[in-house]
Parts: sequence; C-alpha cells; structure tokens
Amino acid sequence: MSTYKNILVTGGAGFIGSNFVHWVVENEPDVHVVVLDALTYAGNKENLAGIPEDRMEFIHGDICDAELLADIVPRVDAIVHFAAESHNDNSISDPTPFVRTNVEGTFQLLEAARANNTRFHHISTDEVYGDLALDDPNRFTEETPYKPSSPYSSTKASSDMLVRAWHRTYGLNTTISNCSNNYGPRQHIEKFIPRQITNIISGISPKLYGDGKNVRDWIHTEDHSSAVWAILEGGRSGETYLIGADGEKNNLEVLRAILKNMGHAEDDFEWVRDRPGHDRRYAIDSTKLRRELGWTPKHTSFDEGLADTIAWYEANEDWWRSSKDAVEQKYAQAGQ
Ligand code: NAD
Ligand code: TDX
Repeated sequence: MSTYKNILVTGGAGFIGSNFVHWVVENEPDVHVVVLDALTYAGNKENLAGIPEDRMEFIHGDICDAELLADIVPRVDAIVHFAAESHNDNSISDPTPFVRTNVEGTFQLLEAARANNTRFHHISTDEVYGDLALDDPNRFTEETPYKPSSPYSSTKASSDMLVRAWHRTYGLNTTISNCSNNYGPRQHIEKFIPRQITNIISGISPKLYGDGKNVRDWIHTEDHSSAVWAILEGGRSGETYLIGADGEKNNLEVLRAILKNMGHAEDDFEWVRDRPGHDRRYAIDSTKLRRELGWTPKHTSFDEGLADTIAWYEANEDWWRSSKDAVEQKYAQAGQ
C-alpha cells in the first residue's frame, strides 16, 4: 500500500514526467495522479494516451499560476515536481523562460505546499554540480559543492536552494533527487539521442559537438521513475538523493552505437560547432540511494535500452515528424 494516494505531477506531459505517470499507473494501483502541465513546445498530451480516466486527471495550466495552485494543491497529498524548461541549448539562446518556470515556478509550488503542509519531491539534475575532468577518479555525491555552468543548470541549482530553504526554515517535508542523463521513449527530438535517431531516419547527417569526448552518465527513464517513487515513499525529509545507473559513455561512443544499430557506417556523421560552456563530464555515485532505499536499476544493458528507443522512434514517426524541420532550422542557425 502506498503512503500517498493522490499525487500532483507537474510537467507530466513531458518526457520524464509522462514516463513517471505511466510507471505509477502500472505499478501503484491505489494511487491517483493529477497532472499539471502548461503544454509548452516540450509537452504533449499524447504522451499520456492509454491511461484510464479513473486513474488520472489532466489540468492544462502553469506552475507560476498561484491561484490555480491554491485550487489544486489542497486536493493532493504529495507533489512530484518535474515541470521545467529542460534544454541547455535553448537556455543559451534565451534564458528568460528558464528563470520564470524553473525558479519562479518552483517558488510558487513551494508556497502552495507550505500553505497546505504538502509532501514535496523536487526533480533536479546532476548538472547542478558542474562538470568533472575526464580523468577525475571521483564521481558526484550528495556532498559535491554546487557549480552550475549553463543558464539551465543555474536555474535548476536555484530551485534546489529554494527547496532546501523551505525545508530548513518552514519545516516542509521535502526531498530532492539529482539524476543523470535520461534516455528512452518520448524524449523531445531536440535532445542528443533522439535528434540523431530522427536525423538518420530523415536522411540528415547526425551532428556531434566539439571533439565528441564529453561524457554523460546514461540512465533509462523507467529506472529514474522507480527511483523517484522509492524516494517519495522512503526518503528522509530534507535529504538529497543522487540517481544514476553507472552508465558513463562519451558522445562519440553513443553516436557510433546509434549508427551501428541503424545499419550506417560509424563515421557517417558531421562535426559541428561546440556548445558554449559545454560541460565535460557528468558521473553519479548513487550509493546512498541504493544503500538506504534498496533501489537498483532494471535496464543494465545500454545497447538493449538504446535498441528499444530506436525502435520506438521508428514506429512513432507521427509523434515527432511535425516538429523536425523547426528543430533542425534552429540548430542550423546556431551552426549546429
Ligand atoms: P521536458 O522538457 O521533456 O518536459 C517538461 C514538461 O514541463 C513539459 O511537458 C512542459 O510542457 C512542462 N512545463 C514547462 N513549463 C511549464 C510551466 N511553466 N508550467 C507547467 N508545466 C510546464 O523535460 P524532461 O527532460 O522530461 O525533464 C523533466 C525534469 O527532469 C526537469 O525538471 C529536468 O530538469 C529534470 N531532469 C532531466 C534530465 C534529462 O536527461 N532529460 C535529467 C535529470 C533531470
Ligand atoms: O546534436 C547534438 N550533438 C551533441 O553532440 C546535441 C543536441 C547534443 N550533443 C551533446 C551535448 C552533450 O554533451 O550531447 C550531450 C547530451 O546533450 P543533451 O541531450 O542536450 O543533454 P545535456 O546537455 O547533457 O542535458 C541533459 O541531461 C541533464 C538534459 O537535457 C537535461 O535536462 C538534464 O538536466
């Protein structure tokens, strides 16, 4: 039996939020989900298709709307906060919506949670810790100092600080999780893996930034969902938990794995302009989560998870085709 019976999931029509909603509906039969999502360019109601009406209510609205929150939050017993502007490259071209949604939106949600004494779980990212050198023997832990590099990661770091202050000052029952790079179905095609898959399907060369040696620590989004649920249920109030599945790979390795899986030569791609301020390496030590809450990832083979993800984009061209030209035009303008 779950502790929380009626949860508010913000950003539930996005990539990770929708995967989490599906995970809860499939694994926690006594839980009802209220999704609050503004349906920005990154949100898609189709991501929630197939969820029975009696398990989920969808509310189209903005997390910055304090009046709307005052109406919704008293009806739930926990908030799982995914909603954000999430793409680094967009934050470089225009940081404005990042400050609004990630900082002000989190503030408004915390205030609504405080007014109702509601359990609050905040979804954050490993990017708040900045980056590691390729040869650094250390990985990020819960004790690593914050050192964000991009407008995106600095707004996520700011939101984490607000959550910590609302716990310490007001005693709000909060937890934070900082997860590594997710992959899986329904990720927006502006992001690295789906961009390259949909490029290949469209006959466009995949695009690699810089020298291709930047390392990301990949986790399947379903494993992110199970970890968030474990923390919501069993995490200690005021604590932070890092989520990662020991999946470090450099971008060149990932791109070659995609090319190979899709039957292309491994040098069939283009080098493009690097991202300004590009973080070199992320790596997560998730010992605390595994030890305290007994969590382990299910998707331990990246090659299998990647093959399933490629198959999903091949089978669901309707889902991404209409946004492809605009995404590539924007990248072309930035020389990428
Ligand atoms: P996404 O961009 O795919 O989805 C974001 C969702 O939030 C969309 O549905 C969008 O409509 C909604 N949204 C945006 N602004 C809103 C607002 N003002 N009010 C209500 N809804 C709004 O993002 P994602 O990749 O699924 O990331 C979800 C969360 O996970 C974010 O908080 C992100 O920082 C965090 N995260 C992502 C990754 C990753 O690899 N993608 C890794 C670690 C943490
Ligand atoms: O076309 C590309 N070519 C390329 O080489 C794109 C889009 C990206 N890259 C590189 C940049 C990064 O080193 O691939 C790597 C991954 O890029 P993104 O998918 O943009 O992810 P990243 O910047 O690492 O951030 C992601 O993980 C942490 C999510 O987008 C964030 O929301 C999350 O917090």
